[in-house]
Amino acid sequence: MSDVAPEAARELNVRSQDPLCASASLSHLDDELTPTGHFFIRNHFAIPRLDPSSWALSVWGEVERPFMLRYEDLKGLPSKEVVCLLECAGNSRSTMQPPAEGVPWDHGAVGTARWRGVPVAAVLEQASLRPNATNVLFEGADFGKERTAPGVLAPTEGSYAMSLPLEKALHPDTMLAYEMNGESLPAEHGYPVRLLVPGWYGMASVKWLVNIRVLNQPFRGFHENDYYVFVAEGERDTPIGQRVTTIRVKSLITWPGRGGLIPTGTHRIRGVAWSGQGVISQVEVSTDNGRSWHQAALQEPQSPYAWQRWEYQWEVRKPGYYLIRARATDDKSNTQPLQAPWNFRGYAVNSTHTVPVTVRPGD
Ligand SMILES: Nc1nc2c(c(=O)[nH]1)N[C@H]1C(S)=C(S)[C@@H](COP(=O)(O)O)O[C@H]1N2
Ligand SMILES: [Mo]
Repeated sequence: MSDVAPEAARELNVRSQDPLCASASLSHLDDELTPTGHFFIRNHFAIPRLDPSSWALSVWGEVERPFMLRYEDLKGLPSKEVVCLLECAGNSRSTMQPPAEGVPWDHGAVGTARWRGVPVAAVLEQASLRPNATNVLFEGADFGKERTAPGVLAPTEGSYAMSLPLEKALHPDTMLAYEMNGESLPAEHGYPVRLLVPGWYGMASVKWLVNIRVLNQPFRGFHENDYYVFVAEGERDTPIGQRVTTIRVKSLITWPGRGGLIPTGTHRIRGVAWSGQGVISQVEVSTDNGRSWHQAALQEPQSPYAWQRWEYQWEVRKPGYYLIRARATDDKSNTQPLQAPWNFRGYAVNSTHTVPVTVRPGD
């Protein structure tokens, strides 16, 4: 096992080398689909190198017919494609004040890809759930000692595992994905097979999947109950904190970039917007410190789980310093706050994205 940056990481900004965590530049998030080489990577441990010829997924627990699913068998099952965004729960963490604990992500720990796979429901149907099944645990092949605080390693090794309530596991779009953007998953994105949980933050989409265990009670695990939980100021996260699950409404400005220098004239301010709770109904842009907001033109969603591109024609006549802000609202009336609520680990930051630019006299 090695954690050397793979090919695809070359056009990413590496935030951590071991384990590899790397994010995209905002200017690379301008497309409907994020090319795999610009798709962020978030690993907790070293990348396991799995061989699909010996790989098998154990499906067991509260089922009538436990079985091992081989790679070729999985690929022989009816599959479907879903265009789906993944956002790391820690995305935009570096904008939180005071700074929160964790990988200091900028805004680039998000991407939208086309995934092909087999619904988890189809595989669980083969195994036949027992009536007492309530939760499903998904376990990756990667393991190690987790950092529980800066510089502090957990005393024992563990694998990366996350559970879903049965209803979410059986959702027809929750799938065992083996292709990303038309090709086999790259090693760093979970080769040969990963879970894809549309609408939830990335931590639920377990990579390098080797175990599916059906449970008759909620799972209690480190990543699920101690790590990916909201902890407010003064609160304790034990025994069990509130889990991070559904992606909050958010938009990012992909052009102009931070500190951009642009001439007076007309410019296409643009970006992407998404929500795990519905589709985006509007994006508003402000260029005057939030005094006035203007409707951006919004692209139709490619899928219920993808981001939507937006743009706003900005006519700027006066040279000077400007802050550009973008604010998205979804069809369930969730809107981005100016400042997302602070939490200890800096999760689910969806504060209104603000980009400073300088406008110089045009030619
Ligand atoms: N097995 C395993 N699965 C995992 C992780 C991991 O470290 N190990 N990281 C999770 C987190 S926190 C995120 S945000 C997504 C990132 O997926 P990506 O690296 O393909 O972008 O994978 C999730 N699945
Ligand atoms: Mo993440």
